[in-house]
Amino acid sequence: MSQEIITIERFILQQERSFPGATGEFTQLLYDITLAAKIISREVNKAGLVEILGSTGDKNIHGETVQKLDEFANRIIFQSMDHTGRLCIMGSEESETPLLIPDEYPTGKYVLLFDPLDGSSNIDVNGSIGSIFSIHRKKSKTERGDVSDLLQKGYEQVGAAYVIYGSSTMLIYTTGNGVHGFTLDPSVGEFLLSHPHIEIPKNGNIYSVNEGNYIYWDDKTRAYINHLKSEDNHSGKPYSHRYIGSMVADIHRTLLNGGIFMYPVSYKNPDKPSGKLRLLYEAAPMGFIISQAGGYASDGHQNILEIEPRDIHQRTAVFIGDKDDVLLAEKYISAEIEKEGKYADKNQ
Ligand code: P6P
Repeated sequence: MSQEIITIERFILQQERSFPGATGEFTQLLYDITLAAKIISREVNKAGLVEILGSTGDKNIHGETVQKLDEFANRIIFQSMDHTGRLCIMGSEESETPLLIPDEYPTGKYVLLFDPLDGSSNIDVNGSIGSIFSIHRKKSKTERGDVSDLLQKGYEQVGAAYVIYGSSTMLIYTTGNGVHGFTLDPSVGEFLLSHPHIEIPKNGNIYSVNEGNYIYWDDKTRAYINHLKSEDNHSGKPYSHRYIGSMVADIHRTLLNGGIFMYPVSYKNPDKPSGKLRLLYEAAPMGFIISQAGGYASDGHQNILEIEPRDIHQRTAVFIGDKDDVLLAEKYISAEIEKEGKYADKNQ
Protein backbone atom coordinates (compact mmCIF):
# COMPACT_ATOMS: atom_id res chain seq x y z
CA MET A 1 0.00 0.00 0.00
CA SER A 2 1.39 3.45 -0.93
CA GLN A 3 2.47 5.69 1.94
CA GLU A 4 -0.37 7.78 3.42
CA ILE A 5 -0.33 11.35 2.10
CA ILE A 6 -0.30 13.77 5.03
CA THR A 7 -0.48 17.49 4.24
CA ILE A 8 1.14 19.97 6.61
CA GLU A 9 -2.33 21.29 7.46
CA ARG A 10 -3.47 17.83 8.57
CA PHE A 11 -0.25 17.23 10.51
CA ILE A 12 -0.46 20.59 12.31
CA LEU A 13 -4.10 19.88 13.20
CA GLN A 14 -3.11 16.47 14.60
CA GLN A 15 -0.38 18.16 16.65
CA GLU A 16 -2.87 20.77 17.91
CA ARG A 17 -5.11 18.02 19.29
CA SER A 18 -2.33 17.07 21.73
CA PHE A 19 -2.82 20.50 23.34
CA PRO A 20 -6.32 20.33 24.93
CA GLY A 21 -6.43 24.07 25.63
CA ALA A 22 -5.36 25.01 22.11
CA THR A 23 -7.47 27.74 20.56
CA GLY A 24 -6.29 27.11 17.00
CA GLU A 25 -4.63 30.54 16.74
CA PHE A 26 -1.13 29.03 16.74
CA THR A 27 -2.25 26.50 14.14
CA GLN A 28 -3.56 29.31 11.96
CA LEU A 29 -0.26 31.18 12.38
CA LEU A 30 1.62 28.12 11.07
CA TYR A 31 -0.84 27.99 8.12
CA ASP A 32 -0.05 31.66 7.40
CA ILE A 33 3.67 30.80 7.27
CA THR A 34 3.07 27.94 4.83
CA LEU A 35 1.03 30.24 2.53
CA ALA A 36 3.83 32.82 2.46
CA ALA A 37 6.34 30.04 1.79
CA LYS A 38 4.35 28.80 -1.23
CA ILE A 39 4.17 32.29 -2.75
CA ILE A 40 7.88 32.96 -2.20
CA SER A 41 8.78 29.53 -3.57
CA ARG A 42 6.92 30.31 -6.79
CA GLU A 43 8.85 33.56 -7.28
CA VAL A 44 12.23 32.11 -6.28
CA ASN A 45 11.81 29.29 -8.77
CA LYS A 46 11.30 31.69 -11.66
CA ALA A 47 13.68 34.39 -10.44
CA GLY A 48 16.10 33.81 -13.27
CA LEU A 49 13.35 34.19 -15.84
CA VAL A 50 11.63 37.46 -15.00
CA GLU A 51 14.67 39.61 -14.17
CA ILE A 52 13.32 39.85 -10.63
CA LEU A 53 16.91 39.93 -9.51
CA GLY A 54 17.16 43.54 -10.61
CA SER A 55 17.58 46.25 -8.03
CA THR A 56 14.56 48.23 -6.84
CA GLY A 57 13.29 50.71 -9.41
CA ASP A 58 14.16 48.72 -12.52
CA LYS A 59 11.31 47.65 -14.78
CA ASN A 60 10.85 43.94 -15.53
CA ILE A 61 9.69 42.48 -18.84
CA HIS A 62 6.10 43.27 -17.85
CA GLY A 63 6.91 46.91 -17.26
CA GLU A 64 6.29 46.41 -13.51
CA THR A 65 8.58 47.92 -10.96
CA VAL A 66 11.02 45.17 -10.17
CA GLN A 67 11.44 44.28 -6.52
CA LYS A 68 14.53 42.52 -5.24
CA LEU A 69 13.53 39.00 -4.25
CA ASP A 70 14.36 39.51 -0.58
CA GLU A 71 12.23 42.66 -0.47
CA PHE A 72 9.47 40.72 -2.27
CA ALA A 73 9.71 37.93 0.33
CA ASN A 74 9.68 40.47 3.15
CA ARG A 75 6.53 42.08 1.78
CA ILE A 76 4.76 38.76 1.24
CA ILE A 77 5.44 37.57 4.78
CA PHE A 78 4.35 40.87 6.34
CA GLN A 79 1.17 41.06 4.25
CA SER A 80 0.32 37.41 5.03
CA MET A 81 0.48 38.16 8.74
CA ASP A 82 -0.37 41.81 9.43
CA HIS A 83 -4.19 41.54 9.27
CA THR A 84 -4.81 38.13 10.92
CA GLY A 85 -5.13 39.30 14.52
CA ARG A 86 -2.71 36.58 15.59
CA LEU A 87 0.40 38.76 16.03
CA CYS A 88 1.13 41.79 18.20
CA ILE A 89 4.40 42.79 16.52
CA MET A 90 6.97 41.52 14.01
CA GLY A 91 10.70 41.89 13.47
CA SER A 92 12.42 41.36 10.12
CA GLU A 93 16.01 41.22 8.92
CA GLU A 94 14.92 43.67 6.22
CA SER A 95 13.62 46.30 8.64
CA GLU A 96 15.80 48.29 11.04
CA THR A 97 12.82 48.97 13.29
CA PRO A 98 10.03 46.69 14.60
CA LEU A 99 7.14 46.05 12.20
CA LEU A 100 3.99 47.23 14.00
CA ILE A 101 0.55 45.80 13.26
CA PRO A 102 -1.36 48.51 11.33
CA ASP A 103 -3.88 50.30 13.56
CA GLU A 104 -6.81 49.13 11.44
CA TYR A 105 -6.07 45.51 12.31
CA PRO A 106 -6.50 43.67 15.65
CA THR A 107 -3.45 42.31 17.46
CA GLY A 108 -2.94 38.84 18.88
CA LYS A 109 -0.91 36.91 21.42
CA TYR A 110 2.03 35.87 19.25
CA VAL A 111 5.23 37.52 18.04
CA LEU A 112 7.00 36.75 14.76
CA LEU A 113 10.65 37.38 13.87
CA PHE A 114 11.87 36.41 10.42
CA ASP A 115 14.65 36.51 7.89
CA PRO A 116 12.60 36.63 4.69
CA LEU A 117 15.29 35.41 2.32
CA ASP A 118 18.59 34.37 3.84
CA GLY A 119 21.54 33.70 1.56
CA SER A 120 20.09 35.82 -1.24
CA SER A 121 23.58 36.32 -2.72
CA ASN A 122 23.22 32.70 -3.87
CA ILE A 123 20.19 33.45 -6.07
CA ASP A 124 22.28 34.59 -9.03
CA VAL A 125 24.14 31.28 -9.06
CA ASN A 126 21.00 29.21 -8.47
CA GLY A 127 22.20 28.24 -5.00
CA SER A 128 19.78 27.21 -2.25
CA ILE A 129 18.34 30.02 -0.14
CA GLY A 130 15.83 30.08 2.66
CA SER A 131 13.36 31.86 4.94
CA ILE A 132 13.66 31.58 8.72
CA PHE A 133 10.85 32.12 11.26
CA SER A 134 10.86 32.45 15.06
CA ILE A 135 7.61 32.55 17.07
CA HIS A 136 7.26 33.84 20.64
CA ARG A 137 4.30 34.59 22.90
CA LYS A 138 3.43 38.22 23.62
CA LYS A 139 4.93 39.20 27.00
CA SER A 140 4.36 42.97 27.17
CA LYS A 141 1.38 44.51 28.91
CA THR A 142 0.84 47.00 26.09
CA GLU A 143 -2.17 46.22 23.90
CA ARG A 144 -0.34 46.34 20.58
CA GLY A 145 3.00 44.84 21.56
CA ASP A 146 6.38 46.54 21.79
CA VAL A 147 10.06 45.86 21.19
CA SER A 148 10.33 43.93 24.49
CA ASP A 149 8.18 41.24 22.86
CA LEU A 150 10.90 40.81 20.22
CA LEU A 151 13.79 40.71 22.71
CA GLN A 152 13.05 37.32 24.26
CA LYS A 153 15.56 34.49 24.84
CA GLY A 154 15.68 31.63 22.35
CA TYR A 155 14.41 29.05 24.84
CA GLU A 156 11.17 31.07 25.16
CA GLN A 157 10.26 30.36 21.53
CA VAL A 158 7.00 28.45 21.01
CA GLY A 159 7.80 27.67 17.41
CA ALA A 160 10.53 27.89 14.78
CA ALA A 161 10.61 27.05 11.09
CA TYR A 162 12.71 27.40 8.02
CA VAL A 163 11.91 27.01 4.35
CA ILE A 164 14.67 25.92 1.98
CA TYR A 165 14.19 26.82 -1.67
CA GLY A 166 16.45 24.22 -3.26
CA SER A 167 16.07 21.35 -5.73
CA SER A 168 12.73 21.09 -3.97
CA THR A 169 11.09 23.46 -1.52
CA MET A 170 10.96 22.08 2.01
CA LEU A 171 9.49 23.46 5.21
CA ILE A 172 11.00 22.23 8.49
CA TYR A 173 9.40 23.21 11.79
CA THR A 174 9.21 22.53 15.49
CA THR A 175 6.73 23.59 18.16
CA GLY A 176 8.70 21.81 20.88
CA ASN A 177 7.41 18.35 19.95
CA GLY A 178 10.20 17.22 17.68
CA VAL A 179 11.21 18.39 14.21
CA HIS A 180 9.16 17.59 11.11
CA GLY A 181 9.88 18.16 7.43
CA PHE A 182 7.47 18.74 4.55
CA THR A 183 8.20 18.85 0.83
CA LEU A 184 6.18 21.10 -1.47
CA ASP A 185 4.36 19.29 -4.27
CA PRO A 186 3.96 22.20 -6.68
CA SER A 187 1.47 20.23 -8.79
CA VAL A 188 -1.08 20.45 -5.96
CA GLY A 189 0.42 23.39 -4.04
CA GLU A 190 0.65 21.40 -0.82
CA PHE A 191 3.48 20.73 1.62
CA LEU A 192 3.43 16.95 2.19
CA LEU A 193 5.00 15.19 5.21
CA SER A 194 8.29 13.75 3.95
CA HIS A 195 10.57 13.80 7.04
CA PRO A 196 8.64 13.04 10.25
CA HIS A 197 10.47 13.24 13.59
CA ILE A 198 13.88 14.28 12.25
CA GLU A 199 16.83 13.46 14.53
CA ILE A 200 20.34 14.69 13.72
CA PRO A 201 22.58 11.67 12.96
CA LYS A 202 25.36 10.96 15.49
CA ASN A 203 29.03 10.85 14.45
CA GLY A 204 28.62 12.67 11.17
CA ASN A 205 32.07 13.83 10.07
CA ILE A 206 31.28 16.97 8.10
CA TYR A 207 32.31 20.45 9.14
CA SER A 208 30.88 23.56 7.51
CA VAL A 209 32.66 26.91 7.89
CA ASN A 210 34.06 29.63 5.64
CA GLU A 211 37.76 28.73 5.80
CA GLY A 212 38.50 32.01 4.04
CA ASN A 213 38.14 33.66 7.46
CA TYR A 214 40.93 31.51 9.01
CA ILE A 215 43.30 34.45 9.52
CA TYR A 216 40.58 36.37 11.41
CA TRP A 217 39.93 33.58 13.96
CA ASP A 218 41.66 33.29 17.33
CA ASP A 219 44.07 30.43 18.07
CA LYS A 220 41.43 28.46 19.98
CA THR A 221 39.08 28.44 17.01
CA ARG A 222 41.91 27.48 14.68
CA ALA A 223 42.92 24.65 17.05
CA TYR A 224 39.38 23.27 16.91
CA ILE A 225 39.16 23.45 13.12
CA ASN A 226 42.64 21.88 12.83
CA HIS A 227 41.46 19.08 15.12
CA LEU A 228 38.58 18.33 12.74
CA LYS A 229 41.03 18.32 9.80
CA SER A 230 43.37 15.83 11.55
CA GLU A 231 43.28 12.07 12.20
CA ASP A 232 43.09 12.78 15.95
CA ASN A 233 39.33 13.31 15.99
CA HIS A 234 36.85 10.60 17.01
CA SER A 235 36.39 9.32 13.45
CA GLY A 236 40.14 8.71 12.99
CA LYS A 237 40.06 10.61 9.68
CA PRO A 238 39.78 14.23 8.64
CA TYR A 239 36.21 15.58 8.53
CA SER A 240 34.88 16.42 5.06
CA HIS A 241 34.38 20.11 4.39
CA ARG A 242 31.08 21.33 2.93
CA TYR A 243 30.13 25.01 2.71
CA ILE A 244 27.35 26.53 0.60
CA GLY A 245 27.39 30.02 2.12
CA SER A 246 23.67 29.91 2.79
CA MET A 247 22.93 29.30 6.47
CA VAL A 248 19.61 27.55 5.83
CA ALA A 249 21.17 25.17 3.28
CA ASP A 250 24.26 24.48 5.41
CA ILE A 251 22.21 23.81 8.53
CA HIS A 252 19.63 21.73 6.61
CA ARG A 253 22.47 19.45 5.44
CA THR A 254 23.81 19.33 9.02
CA LEU A 255 20.35 18.42 10.37
CA LEU A 256 20.01 15.54 7.90
CA ASN A 257 23.65 14.35 7.64
CA GLY A 258 25.13 15.33 11.02
CA GLY A 259 28.39 17.15 11.77
CA ILE A 260 28.72 20.83 12.61
CA PHE A 261 28.08 24.24 11.02
CA MET A 262 30.04 27.23 12.31
CA TYR A 263 30.36 30.95 11.92
CA PRO A 264 33.01 31.81 14.56
CA VAL A 265 33.88 35.24 15.94
CA SER A 266 35.99 37.31 13.54
CA TYR A 267 38.85 39.38 15.01
CA LYS A 268 39.33 41.27 11.73
CA ASN A 269 38.66 44.34 13.82
CA PRO A 270 40.55 43.38 17.03
CA ASP A 271 38.82 46.21 18.90
CA LYS A 272 35.41 44.92 17.91
CA PRO A 273 35.38 41.13 17.51
CA SER A 274 32.02 40.06 16.14
CA GLY A 275 29.95 37.18 14.86
CA LYS A 276 28.14 37.65 11.56
CA LEU A 277 24.88 35.78 11.98
CA ARG A 278 21.87 37.36 13.67
CA LEU A 279 20.65 35.99 16.98
CA LEU A 280 16.89 36.56 16.94
CA TYR A 281 15.87 35.51 13.42
CA GLU A 282 18.73 33.21 12.39
CA ALA A 283 20.66 31.55 15.25
CA ALA A 284 17.85 31.22 17.82
CA PRO A 285 15.21 29.61 15.55
CA MET A 286 17.81 27.31 13.97
CA GLY A 287 19.09 26.53 17.48
CA PHE A 288 15.56 25.61 18.65
CA ILE A 289 15.10 23.30 15.65
CA ILE A 290 18.52 21.62 15.97
CA SER A 291 18.06 21.19 19.76
CA GLN A 292 14.65 19.58 19.20
CA ALA A 293 16.37 17.18 16.77
CA GLY A 294 18.84 16.10 19.48
CA GLY A 295 21.63 18.51 18.58
CA TYR A 296 22.93 21.67 20.26
CA ALA A 297 23.63 25.32 19.37
CA SER A 298 26.29 27.44 21.06
CA ASP A 299 28.07 30.76 20.60
CA GLY A 300 31.25 28.93 21.68
CA HIS A 301 30.66 29.63 25.38
CA GLN A 302 26.94 29.19 26.09
CA ASN A 303 23.73 27.76 24.70
CA ILE A 304 22.50 30.18 22.03
CA LEU A 305 18.98 29.78 23.42
CA GLU A 306 20.18 31.29 26.73
CA ILE A 307 21.60 34.51 25.25
CA GLU A 308 19.86 37.65 26.55
CA PRO A 309 18.95 39.77 23.50
CA ARG A 310 19.73 43.48 23.68
CA ASP A 311 18.99 44.50 20.08
CA ILE A 312 16.74 43.11 17.31
CA HIS A 313 19.68 42.79 14.92
CA GLN A 314 22.22 41.54 17.46
CA ARG A 315 24.90 39.26 15.99
CA THR A 316 26.40 36.10 17.51
CA ALA A 317 28.99 33.46 16.80
CA VAL A 318 27.36 30.15 15.87
CA PHE A 319 28.44 26.54 16.44
CA ILE A 320 25.44 24.31 15.66
CA GLY A 321 24.85 20.62 14.92
CA ASP A 322 25.73 17.29 16.56
CA LYS A 323 25.78 17.82 20.33
CA ASP A 324 29.19 16.13 20.85
CA ASP A 325 30.77 18.20 18.06
CA VAL A 326 29.41 21.47 19.46
CA LEU A 327 30.35 20.60 23.07
CA LEU A 328 33.90 19.85 21.90
CA ALA A 329 33.97 23.17 20.05
CA GLU A 330 32.99 24.86 23.34
CA LYS A 331 35.87 23.07 25.11
CA TYR A 332 38.35 24.45 22.57
CA ILE A 333 36.86 27.95 22.40
CA SER A 334 36.86 28.19 26.19
CA ALA A 335 40.42 26.75 26.10
CA GLU A 336 39.64 23.71 28.31
CA ILE A 337 41.82 21.79 25.88
CA GLU A 338 45.38 22.98 26.37
CA LYS A 339 47.29 22.09 23.24
CA GLU A 340 47.26 20.76 19.69
CA GLY A 341 48.19 17.09 19.11
CA LYS A 342 46.34 14.20 20.80
CA TYR A 343 42.94 15.50 21.95
CA ALA A 344 40.34 14.51 24.44
CA ASP A 345 38.12 12.08 22.55
CA LYS A 346 34.82 13.75 21.82
CA ASN A 347 33.02 11.04 23.74
CA GLN A 348 34.86 11.80 26.99
P1 P6P B 1 30.11 34.32 4.28
C1 P6P B 1 24.29 34.75 3.87
O1 P6P B 1 24.73 36.03 3.47
C2 P6P B 1 24.60 34.61 5.37
O2 P6P B 1 23.90 35.56 6.10
C3 P6P B 1 24.24 33.21 5.84
O3 P6P B 1 23.16 32.67 5.16
C4 P6P B 1 25.52 32.43 5.57
O4 P6P B 1 25.71 31.34 6.46
C5 P6P B 1 26.61 33.49 5.77
O5 P6P B 1 26.00 34.77 5.58
C6 P6P B 1 27.73 33.35 4.76
O6 P6P B 1 28.70 34.33 5.07
O7 P6P B 1 30.92 35.39 5.00
O8 P6P B 1 30.71 32.94 4.45
O9 P6P B 1 29.78 34.64 2.85
